[in-house]
Amino acid sequence: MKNKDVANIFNHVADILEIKGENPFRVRAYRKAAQNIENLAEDIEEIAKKDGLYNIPGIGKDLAKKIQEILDSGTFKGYEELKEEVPNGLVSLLSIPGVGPRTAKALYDRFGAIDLNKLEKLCLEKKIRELPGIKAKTEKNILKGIQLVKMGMERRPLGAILPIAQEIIETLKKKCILDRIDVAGSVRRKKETVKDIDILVCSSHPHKVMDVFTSLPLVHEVIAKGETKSSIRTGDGLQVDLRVVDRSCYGAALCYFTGSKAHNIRIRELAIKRGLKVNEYGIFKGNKRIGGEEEIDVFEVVDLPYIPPELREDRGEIEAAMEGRLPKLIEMDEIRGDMHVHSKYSDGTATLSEIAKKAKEMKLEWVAVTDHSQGLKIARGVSIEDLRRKRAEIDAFNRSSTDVRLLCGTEVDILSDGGLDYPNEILKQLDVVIAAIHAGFKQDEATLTKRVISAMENPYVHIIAHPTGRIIGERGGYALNIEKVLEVAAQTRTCMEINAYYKRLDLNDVLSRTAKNKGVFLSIGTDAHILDQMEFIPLGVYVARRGWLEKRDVINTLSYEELLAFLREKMSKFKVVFY
Ligand code: DGT
Ligand code: CA
Repeated sequence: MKNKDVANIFNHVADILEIKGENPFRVRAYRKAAQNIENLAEDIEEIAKKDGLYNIPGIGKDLAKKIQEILDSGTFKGYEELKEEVPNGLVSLLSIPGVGPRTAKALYDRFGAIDLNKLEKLCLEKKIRELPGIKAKTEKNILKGIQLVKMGMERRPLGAILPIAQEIIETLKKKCILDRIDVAGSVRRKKETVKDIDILVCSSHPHKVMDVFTSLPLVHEVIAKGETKSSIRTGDGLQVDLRVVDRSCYGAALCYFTGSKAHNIRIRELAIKRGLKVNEYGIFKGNKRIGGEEEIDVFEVVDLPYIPPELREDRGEIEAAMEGRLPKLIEMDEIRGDMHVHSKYSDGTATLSEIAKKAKEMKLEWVAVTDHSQGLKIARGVSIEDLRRKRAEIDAFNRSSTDVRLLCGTEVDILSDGGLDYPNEILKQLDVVIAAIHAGFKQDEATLTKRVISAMENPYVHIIAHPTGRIIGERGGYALNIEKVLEVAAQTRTCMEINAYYKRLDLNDVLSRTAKNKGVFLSIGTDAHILDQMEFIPLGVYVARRGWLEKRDVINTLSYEELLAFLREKMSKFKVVFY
């Protein structure tokens, strides 16, 4: 699909026009078009073939022509001309949170074509604050933004990398004779961001494997090609390492290259205490190899049960394994529903029946349709009148559906004073209420914490959405006393969301574990705005597994009836306290 490529070009055009200070309506038209194209479930090339580009919202004759030009040639003439006018490094500055087009232009006028590193240096030298309209605080914010961007460039979200890893593995399986193939490293441990992809292979035809690997369509550069290890780089700079390992030590190598390094070191120490040596070549007593064909061999020689990759971070898993108290981690097939999906009622693109159909394909039993609340105009928040219509439509759907059930819910805005964007009489008519902060991020810690706490103290609020507000590679969380929030969550029996959208994963693994330890239940929701995004649900499960969560900690493992009973319980339990 070229949807993303077309959207990227349109966004880039909007960036350049903005720096040039062009008509804001033109800028917005490109941005909106980019967004609509990115959200399309259908392949834009297919749409173009059917002459259907005009049917895409926001695409008129002029943009349709440009899309066709991009599909034919990879770019369009006007774009190439624009690129000549504004240096590329300058446009890239716009990806820094805190740097808008006006700042970018001011920087350009004063310092010429600077890039990220030069800007960082200028900030550190306190030169940026000399520009008109820029204060010391803005300079600090830009510096923080640069760090976030750098982090985002070095590490990418797992959700963006997993499909690439899977595609490589599928192609190698198809084209080579393989005994074994596994992804290793942080991808196997399902860490939220990864630096590169590590793949391990066992094959009787290693040369062929290396040939196929280094000539995969996604290869942009072959960094190294050897007998046992090759490395390539993709077009957007992602490195993939492939190692061919002997059958006799495949398990030991898989264990070693899965890591983490800290976990490996602990295992190695345990082995040394037993007079053994464990490394990527096997398990050794003196010079004699005594095992390592299977991964479990490594754990067995140090008297441990198998530790799932997601736990291998030296965060207490070795001790837990020794004492026989490893958690029985939640599994994807225990998940019965998605707790956070947007429909056409607000800013989602799918109808209720399309959502239910997708859920059925994914073997889910229920979906909570949680659209934005009335005040959130940019996300087409649902008016009270429309919410009543939605309730009726969902009730009718559930009466006729023999399999998938829908929950009528909302993602209600927590207002800046801690109040909610619907009155309680409305909230109590809903099956599930997720409360979220969408504005006022810049408030201080005490105010923000109080806002979330007052939402949790409402007996009709079941879940807090994306509790910390961080976006991977784009912004850190808002100032929030999360410990305090989790304590009140436990007291008020409010669940914390694990938002499974690939750039959020919020709560993260560590905080999910803290929540569990404080007695808080977790709720996994994809926050899907288009149907395909419902497929992010495993990412939420990975966070849960890395957070040591078991089936009983996550309310998505409840059946529809059990879930409704669970959700009603907070209301009945806390009414007495709050009224
Ligand atoms: P990242 O940064 O997302 O790529 O994270 P990893 O864990 O995939 O790290 P990477 O790719 O540098 O190395 C893959 C695995 O290889 C790592 O998890 C553990 C193992 N490893 C790498 N270097 C060492 C080392 O010096 N000692 C030990 N014991 N293991 C290592
Ligand atoms: Ca790695």
